[in-house]
Amino acid sequence: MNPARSGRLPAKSRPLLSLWAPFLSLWAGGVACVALLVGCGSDPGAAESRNNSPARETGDRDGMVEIPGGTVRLEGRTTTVAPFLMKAKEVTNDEFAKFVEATEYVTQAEEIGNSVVFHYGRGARGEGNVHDVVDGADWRHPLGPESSIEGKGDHPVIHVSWHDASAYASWRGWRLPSGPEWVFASKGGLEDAKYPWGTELRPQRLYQMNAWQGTYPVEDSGLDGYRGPAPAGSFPANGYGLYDVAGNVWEWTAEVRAVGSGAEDRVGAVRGGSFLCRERAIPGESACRGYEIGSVQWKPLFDGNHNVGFRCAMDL
Ligand SMILES: [Ca+2]
Repeated sequence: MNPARSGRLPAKSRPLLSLWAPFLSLWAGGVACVALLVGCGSDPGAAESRNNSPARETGDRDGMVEIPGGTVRLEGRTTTVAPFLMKAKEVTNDEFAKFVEATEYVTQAEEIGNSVVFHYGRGARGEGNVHDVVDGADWRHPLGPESSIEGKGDHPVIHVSWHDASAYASWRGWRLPSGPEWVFASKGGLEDAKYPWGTELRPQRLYQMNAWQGTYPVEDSGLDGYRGPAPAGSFPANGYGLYDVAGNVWEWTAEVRAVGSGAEDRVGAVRGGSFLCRERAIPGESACRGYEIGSVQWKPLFDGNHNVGFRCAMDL
């Protein structure tokens, strides 16, 4: 796994971020965007460490739960997962703030000067892209420079890149979970479940995750209680005590894949879906089903946006 990285983004990647932003609506729609990303630059090799605090050799167990280990079927392969520890909830704004305070870490979105934001209401008004690059959007300003995270300390941190997530994990003496670990843990001990809680999307009509209700992208009715991110742990935990492994925010994992011949052409896997995933498909349109067990999307490593966060893991 990549150690702590700074928020440095190769200059040539900046226009590309803007160029592929319009395609993010496809991504939110559940369409694999990896083909669109070939050539998008991420340059972990060029990044420098800004983290002046050395990573801890062994992390603490704060907020971790024990995952027993076993086998998981993932992308056509059966993998054995050893017992490990996983954070019960996503890393929150308050937790990330402690990291930034201790290390003066600058996220990639802050260094770039912008990030991708979902525009509520644009879809209803027919104003084009509902996902767009917004100057001044970052983890402290999730909707742009006029917004803040005041009162949202228990919300998952967002607008963090794979490198930002990895840097936080390293600082805590933790790591990002592998793909098999994440998927195995998300099942919560259920063998053939479609969701972390079972086979029914909404058992006894109770909402089990923070997703989108209503016509996407026109109106999110927020019937589950939230439009946008919810505080981490707002919905019931799965059988292993993990919250929000479906919905709320996509989560970075340690999985990295080359999508081109250059050292910069790498994407990372996010799992679990987000508050923008629709519970029901619109006729003629695919629904985002990122909250289903085993779903995955791939994103450039430098790109954190408004519906992507992370949680951490640790060896037992
Ligand atoms: Ca919701």
